This record gives sequence, structure tokens and C-alpha cells, in this order.
Amino acid sequence: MAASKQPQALYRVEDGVAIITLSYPPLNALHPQLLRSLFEAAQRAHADPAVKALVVTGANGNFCPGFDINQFQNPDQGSGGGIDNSINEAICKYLESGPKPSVAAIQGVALGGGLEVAMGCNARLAVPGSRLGLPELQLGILPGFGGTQRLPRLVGLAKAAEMMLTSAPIKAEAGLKLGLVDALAPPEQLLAAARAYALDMAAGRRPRMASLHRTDRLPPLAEALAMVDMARQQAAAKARGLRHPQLCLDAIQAGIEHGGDAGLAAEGAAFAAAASLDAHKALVHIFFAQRSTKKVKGVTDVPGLKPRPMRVVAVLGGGLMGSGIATALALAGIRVLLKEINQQFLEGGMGRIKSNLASRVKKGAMSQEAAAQVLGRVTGVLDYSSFGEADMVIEAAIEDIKLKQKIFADLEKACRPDCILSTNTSTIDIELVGAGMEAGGARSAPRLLGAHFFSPAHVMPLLEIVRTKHTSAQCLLDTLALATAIKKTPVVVGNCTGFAVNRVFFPYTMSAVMLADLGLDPYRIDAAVAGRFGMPMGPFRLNDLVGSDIGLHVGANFVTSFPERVYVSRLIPALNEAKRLGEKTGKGFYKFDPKTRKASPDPDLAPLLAASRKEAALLPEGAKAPALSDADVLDFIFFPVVNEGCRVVAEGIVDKAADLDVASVMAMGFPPVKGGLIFWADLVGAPRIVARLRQFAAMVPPQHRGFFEPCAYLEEAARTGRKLSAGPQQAARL
Ligand code: 3H9
Repeated sequence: MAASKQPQALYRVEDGVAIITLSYPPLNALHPQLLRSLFEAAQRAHADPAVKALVVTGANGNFCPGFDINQFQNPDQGSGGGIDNSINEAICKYLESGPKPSVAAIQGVALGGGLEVAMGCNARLAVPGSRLGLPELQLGILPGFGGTQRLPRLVGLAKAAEMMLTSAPIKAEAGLKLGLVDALAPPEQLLAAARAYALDMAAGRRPRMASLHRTDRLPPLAEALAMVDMARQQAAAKARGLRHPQLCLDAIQAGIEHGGDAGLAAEGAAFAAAASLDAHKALVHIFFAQRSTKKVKGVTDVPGLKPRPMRVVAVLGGGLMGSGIATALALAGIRVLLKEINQQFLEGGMGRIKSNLASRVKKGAMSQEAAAQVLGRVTGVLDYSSFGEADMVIEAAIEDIKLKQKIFADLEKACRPDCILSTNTSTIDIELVGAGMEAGGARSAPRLLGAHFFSPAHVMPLLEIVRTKHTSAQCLLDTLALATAIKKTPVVVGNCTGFAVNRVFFPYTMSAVMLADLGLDPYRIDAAVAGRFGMPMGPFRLNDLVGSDIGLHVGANFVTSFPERVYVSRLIPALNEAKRLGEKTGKGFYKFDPKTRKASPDPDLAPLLAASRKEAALLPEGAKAPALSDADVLDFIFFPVVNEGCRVVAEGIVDKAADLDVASVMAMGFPPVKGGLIFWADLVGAPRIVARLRQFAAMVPPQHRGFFEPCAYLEEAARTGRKLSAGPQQAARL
């Protein structure tokens, strides 16, 4: 069916059944106009004497991904997307208890409001593999078309709460077992099967179920309330003070205590409350920001430019990063040449890939046979003789500039002229990496780029694609397509020391170390950053995960590139000298239980801290550590991070501020409910950030004040009220 771009419910009658097709490309999201049209179509079917039953389905091979999320960002619609609950309830009630029975015919996805419309129908037929779920919580809201009431009544309370709280969809096959799906049908038979099912109900050959009033799947009241209570505790532990999961559970509880109709009213109120919270705005922002990173001006909009096939990728280096990258590639069906410098290292690299796959098998994410097939895609090599096959090379050797330059000189000779040459360096200027190639790298410059993965590379969701001013649009497009193929979110960034992600990471660690040198307890700092702010872990715990040696090495690049705004402490070098490298040596800032690897504070750190504080001399002799609250600690750590983020935006290292938001969430673990670094900074407000940076600068001796110096972009925003997310008027594009 050729679908118009207009949101509408198409209507036709076949064999006495009204087929109502949700149509709004690409996936048939429930635009308010589509909802109105669906209501009219349902009314028309009920009024039509030739119609005995209704089937609701979707155009474009898809059912529906829920309410149109764009409406949540539409200022004309007010908070919550201007949802008219009366029409939505009317639709579901009409389908559920109107004069004629209804069936939902599902393929692709039935998510959020889409699944809620389907649950309003008297039965659901689905194509195997289609995905059903209520992921509203991931947008900071809760199901608002009756999902909090109907799902528990169809699949049971425990499963329904799990589906809503995790936002994870289930496959149609699982839905069949749980009672969410009534029958499966292959795509070509879906409509016919749904029609027959609907006619069976109309003729009384099958019972007509109304899920809102079912009670058979709900446990006795006391048991149900205990379950809700447990879900509340789990949600509170996982979601650190967030209100919307609790609001969702409020609605579920109301329905259990007072029945489905009262539950619907409670759901409406809870939905409105959640929709007014900052978390909702932040999560919707992240939803769209994540999708917009794939659209790169001058690359994805070039007419006729298409990604080239990526069949073979060579990975240089089988260490932690290289083996993770090779795992990600092989999992996506790509053939991998894994090159190492000797047999022993090669075996180590292959062993790491095997164990990455084994842990997936253990978690039930894949079968033994599938893992063996994936491993079969990786060929270990010790020289460049097979590199002519490679469509792309990803170099993941150690961070030694001379070594990398030699490797790229060799690669230029070993690879085809159309092969993309990329480096996984985390900080080094890409042009420097390529400088050892012929004509100083100029000849191969268009195919040279950074492909910066984050450890563990087969798990972490971001790929930072670094372009130089010479990188060709074709090579960028190919790498963007590769990112999608290996299920990573790509962010294309400009070339500089640290690119986007590590640029904002460096003040994060430095301000934490400065606080420790000011006399604050590192464990307390970590507790505030992780517990109160919501980062996955604090900066000292992160140092132990990454390794003090790596921290020192990476830090040195920043000291060279940005000497006017670095804080150099003795603390990390002292940890290195004491062989306290972190988890890998059993101790760093923390000590690690050799068996469980659990981190705990280490009293042996005290002398190192004392020595570092003495040498830093940030405070006058004998002065006490400043009395900073946890809120002060968070400002001290995150405002320099925002400041550096503003430089990244102003220099055009990222195309748009939203790209940095995505990168900060996906690589740094910045809490998504805060919407990413710059989105959050706008909520805090540039004037407050600038004022606080000035206060912090005044706390330390003059030679360290450059660390807090607000950049011109941040200052201008503070002065003019311009949003930091607006981007520079004229980006100093690289
Ligand atoms: C809701 O339903 C509230 C209700 O309870 C009641 C309220 C009272 N709206 O992700 P993709 C677009 S809240 C608008 O790249 P994939 C998406 O932006 C909703 N647009 O593909 C993209 O557009 P573009 C609850 C939507 O295959 C294009 O479709 N539902 C919506 O990787 C392709 O998407 C959700 O939270 C939408 N609802 O993933 C589900 N959904 O091409 C949100 C998608 O212009 N959606 N688009 O960039 C998803 O999780 C994924 O998009 C999905 C497909 C799994 C469906």
C-alpha cells in the first residue's frame, strides 16, 4: 500500500470486516491527527451495517511505535504532547467494549501507545519476531493510554511491572506464552488470520475478552500490594530518586485496589505529573539527539553518495581494545583480520575474543554454535600479506606516536588505495598519527580518520568518528554505516587532542584530584558523584577501573596541549610509583578483594594523599580543608566539565551541542535523565556556572586559576542569556 505522509487511519471493508490501517510514515506513530482519524474509523465501522468486526493494523510493514514523540517537543502542545486523554480512552473503550469485536494485527513493533491500542482490542495476532512493549519510562513518562491497567491484567502483575520498569520489549513468541498475544501468523497470512479471528468472535465461536475488566491474572490484593511494594523498592534502588517510575507504580496500584476504571483515572493524573518533570524533557531530548548523530551535514545529505560494502576489516592489535573491536565486528557478520606482532600476543587476542563470546553464551544472549560461527569470522595474522582484502583497517596498538606513525606508513603500502585507514587512539591528533605516510600523509589524507571505541569495545554503545579537515565524505559515510552495522551510536567529531569525549573527561578527573589535594576525602567525593549525581561511578573509582598508568599517560597529552588550564598533581604519579594502578594491581585509590574484586576504601592511601596535599600546597600551612557540601563538590567537579564542553561546542569539534550530550551519556555515563552535559548545563544556567567557577578559582592559588577560567562561549551565554545548546553563531569549524 502506497502510504501518504499524512497521519491517518485508512478504512476498507473486506468480507464483512473493517480493516483500519494506521498510516504515518515511517513507523505509524500516533500523531494526534492519526488518533482522531482512528476514532472516526472505529465509529464508522460500528455504524456500518455491512461490518461485523474490526481489525486494526499498520501500514509500511509495521504496527505502531507509540505516541508521536515529536509532539512532546512541540511547544504548541504544552507538556505531555497535548494529549487528549478522552479521545484515547474513547478509542480503547470503543474497540474493547463497543458493539463489534476487534483484533489487532501486529508486525514490526507495537510499542507504547501502539501496544495500548492493541491491548484495547479484544485479541492480538502477531507475526513471529515482532516486538511488543511499554517503553514509556525510558522517555520519563508512563503508559497513558491504559497500559498500566491492561498489561497487568493480560500478562500478570509481576511481568507487567518488569516490562514497564525496564522498558524492554518482548518478542511475539514470548507474548503468546504470556497471554499478551492470542495467536501467531506469518506476515503474508496476518490479515486473513486476523479477519477470521474477528469473525469468529463476532459469531460467538470465540470468547470476546475485554482486558480492562479481567481479574484472572491478578494475584489476591495483599499479594499484589506486596509485589508493587517490592517493585517500588527495586525502582528506587535502580533509578536514584526518580519520580516517574513511582508514578507508574501509583497508577498500577490504584487499578489493583479500586478496579480498572479508577486505575485509568489515576493513570491520567500520574501521566500528567510525570510529563511536567525535567527528566521527561531530558529523556525525549536524548531520544532525538541519539537519532540525529547519524545525520551529518556534507556527508549523509550528499546526493548519490552511498556507503560502500564493508566485508573485511583488519584490526591491528589484539589487546583489550583490539579484541573488543574484533568481537563487535565479527558479531555483526564482518570478516576480521586480527594482526599481532607475535604468536603469543595473537593467541592472547584470540583468547580474549573467545572469552567475550563465551560470556554472551553464559548470559543466554547466543548459542554455542552461533559463538563458534562468529569466532570463525576472525583470522589471526602476523603480517600484512592478507591486508589487500581489507576494506578498512582499525589500528588499536598502544598509544605510542612513533609506533603508530610506523604502522600507518606500512599500512599505506599494504592496503588497497580505497581502504579506510583508521586509528583507535583516544587522544592523539589524527594527522600526527598519519604523518609517517608518503608525502607526510597528504596522499592518504582523505582516507585517514579516527575510529575511537570505548572499553569494553564490544559492549560500550558509542563510536567517536574523528575527521580531519581532509577526511573524505565517502570514508565518513562508510564508517557511519559500519557503526550502525555493529550497533553503535556514531558521533562524528573534529580532530584535536582528546576529541570530544576525552576533552570533557579530563577536567572531570582533574577537579576531583584538586578536591582531594584541598583535603577532601576521595571516597566521599565518589559517593556524591555516583550516589547523588547519578554517574555510574565516581572519578577515583573510574581511575582504578581504567588504570592510573593510563590516566597518567592520557593526562600528559592534555598537559602538553592545554597547559593554561590543567591541574597537575603529584597524586596520580605517586600512585603509579607505588604500583597502585587500580583493579589490575589489586589496589589504587581503593583496595580490591582478590576473589570478588569488590572495591573498598584503603587506609594505606592516607600517606600518599598527605604527601600530595603537602606538595600541592593549595591551602595556607595548617589550614583546614574547605567545608564543602556535597552540592558544592558536584559543582566543583561538573562545572569545569561544562566549561570544557562549551569549548568543544564553540570550536566546532562537535557538529551540534546535542552530539556532545549523546557522547557524554554513552561514553562517560552522564545520567540520561539529565539530558547530557550541555542540556543539563542549560537547565542549571550559564550565569550560575560562571559565578561558581569564579568562586572556585578564588579558593586556590593564582597559578591554578586558569583551570576554572570560563571560556568565551560560556561567558557570552551567561551575559546574553543565550542557550549553551544553541551552538556558536559561527563555529570555528576545523
Ligand atoms: C507513548 O506511546 C505514550 C503513550 O503511552 C500514551 C501517551 C498518553 N514517535 O529509532 P529508529 C522515528 S510514548 C515519533 O531510527 P529503529 C524515529 O525518530 C512513545 N517518531 O529506528 C526515526 O525517525 P528519523 C513510546 C518515532 O529501527 C524513525 O522513526 N514509544 C517514534 O532503530 C526510525 O526510528 C517508544 O518509546 C515515535 N514514537 O528503532 C518507542 N518511534 O528517521 C520509541 C520511532 O526521522 N521508538 N520514531 O530519525 C523506538 O524505540 C525505536 O524508534 C524503534 C525503532 C524500536 C521503534
